[in-house]
Amino acid sequence: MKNINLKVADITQEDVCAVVNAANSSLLGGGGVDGAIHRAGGEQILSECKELRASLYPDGLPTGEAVATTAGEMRAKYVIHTVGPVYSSCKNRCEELLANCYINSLKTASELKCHSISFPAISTGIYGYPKDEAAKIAYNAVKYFLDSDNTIEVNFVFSSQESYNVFVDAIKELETWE
Ligand code: AR6
Repeated sequence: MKNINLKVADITQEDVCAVVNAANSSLLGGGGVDGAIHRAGGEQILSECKELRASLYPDGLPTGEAVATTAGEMRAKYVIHTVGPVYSSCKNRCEELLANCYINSLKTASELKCHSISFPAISTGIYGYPKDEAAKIAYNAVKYFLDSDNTIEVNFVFSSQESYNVFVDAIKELETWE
């Protein structure tokens, strides 16, 4: 599929305009991708997140929404923080909320005039979303967005070959991979 790439890599090393952070609503850091991004980017990211909490999001960033900071010492220009659904508690809104993460991150990237973005597999780690289900939702959401704005190159970045394979197998069920 044009404009979509898949790879096994460390998302903190991506040379793109924006990397997406699988954050939590506090925006104050955590484990997984979130911890890795804050470690790689340095204190600048946390300080901007604290400002966002003090101004726009006193109650935290709602699930499915996205907000940008700069990327500190990483190669990327921006970090787009989004909060995926917790699989054990998202009930009948899981799919909608996970799709919103991708769509709202892409909208934010577009507003920042970014032409490249790298996503982790949001919610599939600590938040427990089954990887195959999450893959289909992620892929469909990105394709939907690219149908109306194809100026962004989208990378799906996986931390293991196993996650990559699950994603590829899941989207093969949606269409023939080119
Ligand atoms: N690069 C690419 N992918 C990674 C990396 C990396 N450096 N590290 C982990 N992954 P997770 P979530 C994969 O847990 O499920 C945090 O504490 C990982 O294998 O980072 O949305 C936040 O603060 C998994 O497949 O995000 C929240 O509290 C995927 O990235 C909570 O975790 C996402 O795993 C969010 O949980």
